[in-house]
Amino acid sequence: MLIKKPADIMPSDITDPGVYARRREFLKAAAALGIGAVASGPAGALVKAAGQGTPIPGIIETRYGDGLEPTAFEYVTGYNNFYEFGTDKGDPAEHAHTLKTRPWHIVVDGECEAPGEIGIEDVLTDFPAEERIYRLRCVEAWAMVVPWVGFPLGDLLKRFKPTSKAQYVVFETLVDEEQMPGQRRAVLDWPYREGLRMDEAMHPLAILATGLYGELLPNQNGAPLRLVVPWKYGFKSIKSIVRISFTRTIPETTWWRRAPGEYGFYANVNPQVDHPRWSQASHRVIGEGLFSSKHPTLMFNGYAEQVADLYRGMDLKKFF
Ligand SMILES: Nc1nc2c(c(=O)[nH]1)N[C@H]1C(S)=C(S)[C@@H](COP(=O)(O)O)O[C@H]1N2
Ligand SMILES: [Mo]
Repeated sequence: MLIKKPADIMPSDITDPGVYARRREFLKAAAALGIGAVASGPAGALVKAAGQGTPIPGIIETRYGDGLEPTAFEYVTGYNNFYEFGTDKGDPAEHAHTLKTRPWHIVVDGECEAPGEIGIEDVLTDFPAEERIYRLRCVEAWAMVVPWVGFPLGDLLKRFKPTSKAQYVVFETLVDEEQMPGQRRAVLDWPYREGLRMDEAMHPLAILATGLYGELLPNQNGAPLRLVVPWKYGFKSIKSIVRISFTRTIPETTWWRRAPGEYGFYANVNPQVDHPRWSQASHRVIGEGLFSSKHPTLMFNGYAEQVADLYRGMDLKKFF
């Protein structure tokens, strides 16, 4: 059997500990799932899960992602990063059942005329659910193609009437050691915090996801509400959001503050700017198998036509 070196099989993790532990875990997962398994769902028609979760009624099909082959449900929901439940890729699926997603409220405050809060049930009834198939890119050179169910972030933000002073929008995840036992360890500065510039946040490709594969989000994927920004590295797509704040100044986001030389505030997918510890020029698509070839990484993860204008005139090597 052809054995590749571990670094080829599993690119470095975002914090880089224990390549061997991850290789073991990945081989275990691959064995359990069948190496090379890919979903058979046709792109362009509503992609449905196995039917164990709660279906979201009345989903509007969009053409976002036509032609992309969705990654198998088992990988999308079994191979995750969610440090509130542990740092291994299998931890969230195993441990996130302790998160209680009802009732759930999201506070919206800061530079806006109508600060307040919104409950998740109102989010689900007030904002029409659309299916959009996006690649979600992790910084460590892997990607998945996920049939998200969500709606444009801007639709929710507008309701709270951001003022002209709002330059950025910041998101925070729940802090609760009982529900999120990974927070007992100071692996990150809790709460997990992420942010976007206002114009990025208002772009129609930036969505708040309430589900995937036609069903409400599994906890490990950031239930009940998470961000998806398909042209950026995965760490920008913050999970289980409880607070959204409009700010005048650039926010102190988790990974950028933790390692500013490695993770930028913008974190746009960019094959020309390598992470200091690994190349970003190509990536693997999870689920295609250990021995599949890598894909060349595309500028803005393939969404350049839609988002490049946001960054006109900016030096993307400096603002990475
Ligand atoms: N609150 C919170 N959000 C998070 C993370 C996290 O650890 N905590 N991990 C991020 C990273 S590094 C990635 S790659 C994506 C993974 O999303 P997925 O598990 O749904 O694929 O979630 C992001 N959002
Ligand atoms: Mo990530």
